[in-house]
Amino acid sequence: MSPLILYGVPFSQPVRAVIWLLLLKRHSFELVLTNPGSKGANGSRHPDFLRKNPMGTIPCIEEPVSGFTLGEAHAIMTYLADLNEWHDVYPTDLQNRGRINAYLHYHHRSLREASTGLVAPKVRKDLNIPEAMQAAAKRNLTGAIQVLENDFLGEHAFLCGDSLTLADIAAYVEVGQLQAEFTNLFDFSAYPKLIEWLNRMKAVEGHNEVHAVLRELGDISATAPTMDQIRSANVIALKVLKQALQML
Ligand SMILES: N[C@@H](CCC(=O)N[C@@H](CS)C(=O)NCC(=O)O)C(=O)O
Repeated sequence: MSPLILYGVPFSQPVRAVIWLLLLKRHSFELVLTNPGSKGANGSRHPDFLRKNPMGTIPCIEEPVSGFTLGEAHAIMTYLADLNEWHDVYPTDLQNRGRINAYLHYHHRSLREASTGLVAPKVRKDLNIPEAMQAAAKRNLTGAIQVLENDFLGEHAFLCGDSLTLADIAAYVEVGQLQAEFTNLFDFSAYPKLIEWLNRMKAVEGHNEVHAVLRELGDISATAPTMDQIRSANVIALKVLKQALQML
């Protein structure tokens, strides 16, 4: 049977979240490289892609048999978890689920700002993100990191309890990318619980394969990578993912 299609590139944070869930659950998929923001063939703003995901963003999934398509990483992850009964990462208990959903909504104007405030200004100079927007994003991010430290991780090993859920995957692809071993764009030393959680997340199956793209790119704190370096990191990451998929 044809596998699920996932449109995106490994360098995209929300795409990484979906890939990680699929690897963790050993659910086979085909990654179709789709360039974010491009109107060209294989671009997320091309009319063919917009028919699949009118929001024009990656990730997007497509079920080959039904033709059903869906955008938005969190909608995709909750859909796949429900469809495949992955109740360990997305429990059916309404209160547990409610807390996970609360994090997934909160995420967009909080930890997601790691990309807007810190990563994108380095890797997407073409976007000319205004200084004021970068500063606001950094404030939101720092506030959210404090909320994780004090509240989400205050008494639990993971964001929504004592086991991994979709909330952890969504959060890690943003905050995890900032660690010294990857982009090296944030000093976590004032957040001991967050550091413990980051280390816990590194032991989750699929972590290394999903983050191959960042390991390949390395520390970008002093020098911004070129588009060629990002492209080449994506290509190398794709090979790592293909190997991982063959093992499923
Ligand atoms: N809220 C969306 C955000 C997706 C998103 O921002 N994707 C970026 C790549 S990381 C993108 O496709 N940008 C292209 C564009 O906006 O034109 C999700 O979580 O899936």
